[in-house]
Amino acid sequence: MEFKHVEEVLKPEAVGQRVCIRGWIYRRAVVGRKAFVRVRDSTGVVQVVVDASKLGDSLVHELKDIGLEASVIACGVVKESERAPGGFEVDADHFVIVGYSRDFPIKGGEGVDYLLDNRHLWIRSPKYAKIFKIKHTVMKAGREFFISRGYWEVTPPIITASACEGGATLFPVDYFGTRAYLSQSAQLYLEALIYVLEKVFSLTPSFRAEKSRTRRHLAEYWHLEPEAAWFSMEDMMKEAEELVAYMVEKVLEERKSDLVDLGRDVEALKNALRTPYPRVKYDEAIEILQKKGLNVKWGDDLGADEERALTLEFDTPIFLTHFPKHIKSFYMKVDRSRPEVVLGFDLLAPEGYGEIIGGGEREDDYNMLLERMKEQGLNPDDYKWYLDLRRYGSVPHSGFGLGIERAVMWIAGLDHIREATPFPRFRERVYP
Ligand code: NSS
Repeated sequence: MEFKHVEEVLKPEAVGQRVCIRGWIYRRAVVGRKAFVRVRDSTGVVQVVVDASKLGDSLVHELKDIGLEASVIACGVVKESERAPGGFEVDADHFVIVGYSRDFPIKGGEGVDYLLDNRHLWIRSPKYAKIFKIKHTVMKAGREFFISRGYWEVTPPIITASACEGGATLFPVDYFGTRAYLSQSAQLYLEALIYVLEKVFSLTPSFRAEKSRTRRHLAEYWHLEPEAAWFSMEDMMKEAEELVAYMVEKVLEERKSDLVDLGRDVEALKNALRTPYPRVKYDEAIEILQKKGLNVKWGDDLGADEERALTLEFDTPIFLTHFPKHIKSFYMKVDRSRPEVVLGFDLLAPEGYGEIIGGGEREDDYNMLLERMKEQGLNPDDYKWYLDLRRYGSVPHSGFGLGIERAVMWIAGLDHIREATPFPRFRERVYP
C-alpha cells in the first residue's frame, strides 16, 4: 500500500484517484448508514466517508462510538465535496482501525490547567502542527543566516559555574556535591570562542527561574546567540535586523498558509521585511512614553507595558539603545562619550509583542569590566576566566541573543509564549 499525506489529497489533481491515507480521527459523525470521519495527519485534515452499503453496518456502528484520536488507515477515491473541510473527501473502499482510543481526555471546552496536564495529547490539535512547523522554519532560517555569513556553530556548556544575567533567575543544580547552575545564556563562552573562530553562534536551551508567570516568560527556552570579534554595536544591530527579516521572509515563503490558518495578519508581518529598523535611544523612549501619559522616568527599567506602548508607535520592529548602565548587565560596554549609558540594544517586535532580542557591545577593557562587576555586587573571583579574555589580546566585540519562542510568538501571532513550545516549562509546571 502506498500512502499519501492529507495535503496531497486536498488538491484538484487528486480528484478521481484512489488513495490511501493514515492518521488519527479528529472528528466523526454518523448519519443514517454513513460515517463521516475526519482524519488528521501531520499535514491536515480530510473527510473520509464510510458507507455501510460498501463496508458493512458493523464498521459504521463501531465508528459511531469510536474515541477521538483512534488511529486509522483508509483508502478510496477522492471526490470533490462542498461540505467537506478543504473541499475534497475520500469515498472509502477500505478502512481499518489500527489503535483504539477509549475516552480521549480532551473533548473540547476544558480549562488551560487541565489542558496543560494533558499537554502530551493537547499538542495533537492541528494548530500545533502549524506552530511547530513555523518554529522549525524560524530555527532553520536562523542557522542558515549565520552560516551563510561565515559564523561557526559552536557548542557552549549548559552546566555553568556562574551567572550571565544576574543571580535572581538562576537554576541551581547539584554538581557532584558542589553547586552549579543551568545556563542563562551562552554569551560568556561565546566570547571565549571568538578568539578561536572570530564569528560564532549557538542555538541552545537557556534557563531562567522567572518567579512570576507572564505571557512572555518561560523557565526554559531556546536561545540563538551570535558573537563576533571586531564588531561594533552598530555592526551587530545590522546582523540582528537582517536575521529577523530573513526569518520572516522564510516563514512567509514556506509557511504562509499556516500563518493564515492561525489567523495571523500577514500584511502586518510583511512590514518586518523593511530594514533598517528604526533606532530609538532610551532617552527618546522615555520622552515618547511620558508624552503618551505613562508614569516612567529616566533610569527606570522598561517592562512589558512600556515596551508594548512603544511598539504601537511603529509598524516594524524597533531597536532600543543606550540604556542607563545600572539597569543592564555587567558585561555591557560603557559608552565612552556618555559614561552613564551602555552600548546595549534590545529589538522590540511590533504589534505590542516587545523584546525578542537583547545584545550589544561588550566591555573589552579589563579595569572597566572589573569595576562594573564590583558595582553590581559580583565576585570577580567567580569570573576569573572571563576577565582573562581582557588580559590576553582583548578585542572590541559584540553579540546578541534571540529568544526563539518570543520570535515565534510574534511571527505566528500567538497570545501566549507557552503556545510556541510543545512542553512549556514555567513555575509550577514541569509535568508532562
Ligand atoms: O537576557 S537577555 O535579554 N540577554 C542575554 O541573555 C544575553 N546574554 C544574550 C547575548 O547577548 N548573547 O535574553 C536574550 C533574549 C531576550 O531578548 C528574549 O527574547 C529571550 O532571550 N528571553 C526569554 N525568552 C523566554 N522566556 C524567558 N524567561 C526569557 N528570558 C529571555
